[in-house]
Amino acid sequence: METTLIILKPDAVQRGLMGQIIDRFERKGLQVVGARMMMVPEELARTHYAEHEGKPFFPGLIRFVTSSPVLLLAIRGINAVAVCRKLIGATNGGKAEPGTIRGDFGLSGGYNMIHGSDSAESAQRELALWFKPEELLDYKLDAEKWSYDPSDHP
Ligand code: D4T
Repeated sequence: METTLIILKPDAVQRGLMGQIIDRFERKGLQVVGARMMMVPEELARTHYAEHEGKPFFPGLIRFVTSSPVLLLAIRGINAVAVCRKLIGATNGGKAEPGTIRGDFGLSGGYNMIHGSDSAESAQRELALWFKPEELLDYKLDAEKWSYDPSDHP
């Protein structure tokens, strides 16, 4: 089992897409193990996106993610990082495949609605950055036995 960090960015919250996006993860069979809304402090945004510091789009990205509330989600499942990235689609909504979240709901590269960790290592780093350990809940999802064949489990 893997847990990944998802952030519904200000455009997703303002456009009223939170429910439809969470639905995509739930109906896939993934488990929501953490959720919290917040205004993102600038320092936290800069730390999260540190790899992009110095790029031309960095100042606009920080302005955007700190402009209005976001919804943080921790999503768990087998290969959750890769499964979520696939559900999310390519960075630019105008180029993302139909059927993906960005492909179905957006047109923009900057205002791309959602962040998902891009590797297991990033997920661990980002979950620790955004959530307190006690906010990530360990609970049994009863429907899970119908989402996975027992032989799927590592
Ligand atoms: P995130 O990190 O938000 O899940 O998006 P991606 O993993 O799909 O894309 P990314 O890290 O390359 O970019 C991070 C963030 O910066 C915005 N961005 C990116 C932008 O405004 N202009 C650009 O040219 C790029 C490459 C969008 C997502």
